[in-house]
Amino acid sequence: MSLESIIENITDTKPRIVSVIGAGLSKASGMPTFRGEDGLWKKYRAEELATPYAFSRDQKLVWEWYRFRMRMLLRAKPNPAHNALKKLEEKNIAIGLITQNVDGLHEIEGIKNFVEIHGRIRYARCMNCNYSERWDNEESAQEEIPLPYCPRCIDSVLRPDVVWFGESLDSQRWEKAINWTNQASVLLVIGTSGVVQPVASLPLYAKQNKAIVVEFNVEETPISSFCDYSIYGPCEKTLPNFTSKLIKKLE
Ligand code: BV8
Repeated sequence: MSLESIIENITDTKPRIVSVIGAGLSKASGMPTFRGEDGLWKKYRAEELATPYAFSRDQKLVWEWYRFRMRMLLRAKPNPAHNALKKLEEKNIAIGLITQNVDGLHEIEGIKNFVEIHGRIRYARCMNCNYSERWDNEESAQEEIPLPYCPRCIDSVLRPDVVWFGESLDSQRWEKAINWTNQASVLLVIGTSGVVQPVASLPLYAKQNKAIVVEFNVEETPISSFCDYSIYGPCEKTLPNFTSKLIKKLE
């Protein structure tokens, strides 16, 4: 189906768009995805390191991985896909962005209505008290430096302020994601492999609410089977093309 016909079909009324994004949206910014060929770090997969067990067993190794990612992130900039999402928000067509990405590039691009459902890598927090601090700077991201300790609890090592596998999502963030999904007339699912729960169930919830689900990916995913439309190609190209045509149609 042509892009024009997809846009024709989703704009019979003014769409209320919600986007669910994953690591594929930040790929063009230079950030590796989790499950693609670049998802490996040394001999580890993300699922082996992004867990409370891995942190309890080897805090140094886990921090080494996060610092490796931060050094890349400090060189990364938002890409045209982030800008396309910002335009939808500016035109009041998008009501919310649900991001699985922890990189904060959407906020740097100027997007306001978002929920970081898996947390935010740029902050570290204490597991004893509610202390947290930003650490997205060259000094804190160096490869070989001592572990960061809480300045209040002294003997408590800070951890990245992200949701690890096996950890529950923050209930307020999850509730916001569910509310937006229930309000959406169109759900865009962009750059995600659709394997990590419970976020991977949001497109199903949207479908159950009679929303139109449009997937942007470079390949089929487990979500593709119940999407109304799948737009294949790099989202840093396909999404700006889609949003500019959509905005023009609605003007
Ligand atoms: C939970 C933060 C309740 C950390 C992340 C057994 C025991 C315990 C739990 C489970 C279990 N079995 C299942 C679970 C649930 C588990 C889960 O889903 N596991 C999966 C692996 C099966 N989920 C959880 O644990 C969640 N919590 O369920 O709580 C609970 C509590 C206790 C016990 C049980 C249940 C918490 C999950 C959060 C994990 N944290 N990140 C960090 O970043 O360091 S998840 C991590 O994966 C990232 O956030 C990432 O965003 C997310 C999803 O991955 P994607 O974004 O989709 O990235 P991926 O690489 O997979 O795919 C990229 C896609 O982009 C691909 O499709 C590719 O084709 C495409 N692409 C590439 N380039 C482009 C592109 N598309 C377009 N354009 C391009 N240019």
